[in-house]
Amino acid sequence: MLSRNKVSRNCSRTRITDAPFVDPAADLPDCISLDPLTEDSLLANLLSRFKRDQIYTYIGNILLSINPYKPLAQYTEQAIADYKLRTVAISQLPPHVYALADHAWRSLRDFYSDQVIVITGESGSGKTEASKLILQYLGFATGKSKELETVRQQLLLCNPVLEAFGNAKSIHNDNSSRFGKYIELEFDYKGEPVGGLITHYLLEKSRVTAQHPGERNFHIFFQLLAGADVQLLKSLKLQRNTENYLYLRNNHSNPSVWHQSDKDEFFNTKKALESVGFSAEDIVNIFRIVAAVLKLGNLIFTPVSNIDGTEGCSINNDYELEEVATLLMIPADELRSALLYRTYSVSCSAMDAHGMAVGGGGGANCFSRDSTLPRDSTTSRTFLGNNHQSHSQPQQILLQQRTSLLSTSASMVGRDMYQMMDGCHGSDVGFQAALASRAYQDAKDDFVMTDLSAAEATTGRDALCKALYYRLFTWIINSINERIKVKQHGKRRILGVLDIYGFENLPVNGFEQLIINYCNEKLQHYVTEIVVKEEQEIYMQEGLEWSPILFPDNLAVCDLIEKHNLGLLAIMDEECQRSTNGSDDAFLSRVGQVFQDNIQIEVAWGLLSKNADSTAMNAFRLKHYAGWVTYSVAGFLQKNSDLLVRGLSQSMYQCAHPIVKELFPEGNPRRTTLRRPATSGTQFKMAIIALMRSLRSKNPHFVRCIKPNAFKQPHHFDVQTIQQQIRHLGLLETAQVKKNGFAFRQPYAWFLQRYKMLSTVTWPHWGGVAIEGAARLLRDLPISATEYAFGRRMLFIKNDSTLMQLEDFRTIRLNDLATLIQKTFRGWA
Ligand code: AD9
Ligand code: MG
Repeated sequence: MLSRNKVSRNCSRTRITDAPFVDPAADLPDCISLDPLTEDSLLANLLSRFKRDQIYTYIGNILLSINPYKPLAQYTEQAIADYKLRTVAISQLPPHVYALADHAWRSLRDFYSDQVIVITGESGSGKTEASKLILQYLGFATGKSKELETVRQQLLLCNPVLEAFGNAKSIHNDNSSRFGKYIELEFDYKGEPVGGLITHYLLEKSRVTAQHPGERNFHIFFQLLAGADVQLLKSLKLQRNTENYLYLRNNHSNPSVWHQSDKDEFFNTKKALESVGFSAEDIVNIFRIVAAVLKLGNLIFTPVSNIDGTEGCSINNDYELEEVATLLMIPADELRSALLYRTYSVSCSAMDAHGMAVGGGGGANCFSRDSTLPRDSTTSRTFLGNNHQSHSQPQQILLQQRTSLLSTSASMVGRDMYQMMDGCHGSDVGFQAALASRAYQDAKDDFVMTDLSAAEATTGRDALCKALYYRLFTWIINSINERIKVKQHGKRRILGVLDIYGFENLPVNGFEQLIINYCNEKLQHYVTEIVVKEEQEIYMQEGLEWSPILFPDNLAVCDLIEKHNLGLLAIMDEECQRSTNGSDDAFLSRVGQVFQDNIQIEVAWGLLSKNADSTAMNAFRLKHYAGWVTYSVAGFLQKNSDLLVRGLSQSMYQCAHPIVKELFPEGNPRRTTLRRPATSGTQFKMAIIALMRSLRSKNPHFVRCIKPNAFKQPHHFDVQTIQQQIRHLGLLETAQVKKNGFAFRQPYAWFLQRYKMLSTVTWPHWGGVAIEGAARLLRDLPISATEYAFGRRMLFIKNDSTLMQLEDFRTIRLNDLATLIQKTFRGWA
């Protein structure tokens, strides 16, 4: 029983806040055994276990995991062996993530069907740690041949690499995953791992150039500066001190709070890169890009007034640019020109013949479609050049060739200009799409060049850094995939492990949080559909006695975000496509109009943010399954469009750096495709829909992670924090369904076929109706009749332990039969 008074007290070393326990309930490994089963008894059970460092608890076949925020002694090789060898019944071993991994793997091997482990929970609840433990278990628990050892090593070691490049310190988690990760391990018919595939979902690349207060850039930047030896640092033209780099100097936070040693981590990352199979040359080339991003971020653009009154800019610290050019292996003039000027192909007018709209916009309109630039930019000077001429002397070209082409460019509206810009989207899907999509005119075409203002050049520089970093990340994952892909032929089965970024609600939330939270909504929907809704529907369809358990459905919010034509993502796309007037505020207005009667979304103009700066922001509030979140719309359209101007991608394509050249194929001036790539939001939606399809095609296992407090502290069980998560995840309802429901169901024929050897009545063949055969078979086994139920088409088994018992009986019987056959053959011989 829980008392309702609010006090705080210590129980052994565990600090309990926000709801005291008069009498913590019994310490049960499976919550469905609780009687009564209530929110209070569930909480009390979790607490008594947490105090003993028993962070894992079952709800039927679902595993709850509470982040202990301290190293535990339960992840040893001996523990793995205990769960693998099972010298005692699994039910006698404490709940563990190894047990869940083992169950998934055995299901794959024994039933030869694809499995997936879905790990959910809010940011910092322990998903990534759980995914690593699962991979560790699967690595150790399976065969030990030399080939397998290589596959295993590569699968295990890709994780430190992914974390170095894809994780960062956030306010919720010092090692927060800033991308979604779905690893598919492939197994042969014996259940041995033969390879794998990593799919990643939208890296939060905006972090490369700016971070929220109290947060850090991606780990690799800090690791490189702290861990590289003097020689490497020198060759990368870097200095040890992070304060020297603008992108690492988050004025609102103290980067030294990171508790792990960046220096040691660098050593681990480098070793992991080597072990996964990257050559020494690859590794240096990777670090050259990381260094180039840091140094590009330091470029300072100073405004310059041109003689005709327009604004241009120059680079203040040209030595940095020279060094970046050396790192990327490109002539410094080429890079400078790409950063300071913009080029447009004049032959765009030819596109009119292909049906592109042409209207009376001015030059300024042309620029407003460039999402990498501030919308209020006024056109600076325009001049004519030719691709055969070097870009290295733009000023000279300007003076010689500034012509009436101003009017040519002014006759084109933004949509046409869009066709001339080179855009490439952030996600891997977009990257592929962009390869086949962006418009480039023939190398012989003429072009127009214009000066960029200092603000425009800075925005372009940031866009380049984000693209460089994101594409490097994608390249690394693709390279790892190439190394871990299955090399042998034959039938295979998949065990997927999904570790996505957790739900976030920051003081100021933006486009990235909407994407992250949308993904969490979809997962929440998937889990509740399977665990609560479909389960109950099947009981009713099968004619079992069942009192329905209600559960809040979040389908409406999923729809609100993703609905075709009318969802938030579609409205955002519509605004991005508008040649003029497409702006974050116009997007917000449209949201207000479309959803004016929807109680799950509110539009707020000039809302004051809660953080210290108290900046005014235009925002919308969305009611998620985990509560209301306010999203500031500033930057939404730019992040959704995610375009990179042609000059920059072209200059990257011209780099002699072997990786960079590969990263910007659309910079090839001979590419001629005209298709426009999908926006970031739409690509993400398509990727998530494909993910959901993939999850639905597999047998699911769930880990629900819980964060014990908001302070990342061990021994601190904050009841309110945990209670909220229990409610958001619907754990009480899940437990009620599991308590009254069944852990396993299969058609009678399937059941009979699998276990017929356990009874002389059904072995070797049952000639009658399947349901009767199953009933006779069960009667012959030492299994209580309360453990199963007969539906119209299926047999239902109450507890997982009963199923495991059946499997054990089967294994023993098959071994006996094999021995008997051997003896018979020997007798004949
Ligand atoms: V996010 O959505 O990526 O921001 P996660 O992945 O849910 O988040 P993560 O696994 O990174 O959280 O856990 C956060 C931190 O908690 C880890 O860095 C560990 O310091 C700590 N943690 C989590 N699980 C365990 C555990 N089983 N044992 C010990 C743990 N420490
Ligand atoms: Mg994580």
